[in-house]
Amino acid sequence: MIKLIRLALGGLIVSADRLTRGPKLKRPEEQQREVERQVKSLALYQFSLCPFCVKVRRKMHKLNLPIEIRDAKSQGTFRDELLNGGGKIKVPCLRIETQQGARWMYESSDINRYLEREFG
Ligand SMILES: N[C@@H](CCC(=O)N[C@@H](CS)C(=O)NCC(=O)O)C(=O)O
Repeated sequence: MIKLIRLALGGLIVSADRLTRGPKLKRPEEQQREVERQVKSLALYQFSLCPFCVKVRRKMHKLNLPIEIRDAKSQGTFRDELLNGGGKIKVPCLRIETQQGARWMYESSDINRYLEREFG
């Protein structure tokens, strides 16, 4: 029952998000290409119906960031990567590839702050 309510609420939040997203940030073409190059080092581990993930996806939309989305809900490679790399199954989690290795950022507010700081 609780699972059903969560599913319904998740669906509602996703639909509301789609209806109220607003426009994407428009950058000059060259600048957008550079942003697209930079976001290749990022990946968002998420569940499609998780409200905290919607919050981050909204920020990605607003800032026009085509970050790769990796669904970690069901058993599989992405879930394993999240557990082994980040240390726990909790979403959203932003994987940031750096020259020193991967950094795993949990907490939707921290992720949004990071995206705003880097690309806003
Ligand atoms: N404070 C966290 C909350 C994240 C959270 O609770 N995520 C849930 C999904 S909505 C989760 O990953 N739960 C673990 C699980 O379902 O296995 C944030 O803002 O990112």
